[in-house]
Amino acid sequence: MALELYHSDHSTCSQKVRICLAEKGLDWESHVLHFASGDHLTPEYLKLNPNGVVPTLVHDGEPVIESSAIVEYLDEIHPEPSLVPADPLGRARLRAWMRYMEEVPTTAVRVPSFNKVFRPLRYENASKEEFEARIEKMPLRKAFYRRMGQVDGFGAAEVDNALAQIRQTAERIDTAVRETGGPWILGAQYTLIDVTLTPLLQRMDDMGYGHLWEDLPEMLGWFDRVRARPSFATAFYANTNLSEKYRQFFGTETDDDN
Ligand SMILES: N[C@@H](CCC(=O)N[C@@H](CS)C(=O)NCC(=O)O)C(=O)O
Repeated sequence: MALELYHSDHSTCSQKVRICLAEKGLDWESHVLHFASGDHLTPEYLKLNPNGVVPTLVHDGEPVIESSAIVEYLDEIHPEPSLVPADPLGRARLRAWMRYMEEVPTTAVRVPSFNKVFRPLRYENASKEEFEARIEKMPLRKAFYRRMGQVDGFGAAEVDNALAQIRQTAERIDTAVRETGGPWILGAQYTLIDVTLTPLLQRMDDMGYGHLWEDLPEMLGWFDRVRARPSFATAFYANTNLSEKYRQFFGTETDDDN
């Protein structure tokens, strides 16, 4: 089967899919998109993904969008090793976790990421007109960018709310691992929720927010275990962490946007 992935090195949603592909041991062709050049907003890419975001999987010429839909699709077309529980109750619990992961930590992580790196990197030196023109081209999240603003970034209330959401996520992982007996969130089986939460917590850790869960032993153990899996090293190749790629925002060297 021919699998192609349109993605970005440092995008958490792309990292979710790359971990899943690695867990499945699948080969795929890479198309890296550069946000700064607007590769994700070209007419050609919008035909594949009308939302103008990464990732997009193309399987034998058919595009599949939305990282959660992509990882579920990969599990269906390549069921071994299975990343989904075999029983209906386990699957219902997985789906509930996946909805939570999309609604809470996935959206929360964007707030500090844009404040610390993406706003200054992409928009600080743009004119007001360029900023507005870029927003106008975006099929999704116009309101998100306007709320962020070109100059100020998200305010303290929004940042505090995002950090509280990450803390809640870490507490839920901690509780889940304790109650199921672990070592994974749903118990003995490593599943798509372990896959998809990993890049979100990794992003927060990389940005210096690991203190949010430093008192949660089961969370810490889970995080060590997911990062020890070979799929993590495969998905997080060089320069996939913001602190490596955009060192200028972490008090060290500089690099280009991607
Ligand atoms: N719900 C989508 C969200 C995808 C998404 O937001 N991707 C981000 C990178 S993680 C993106 O492409 N952003 C483009 C931009 O900020 O202009 C999914 O899970 O695939």
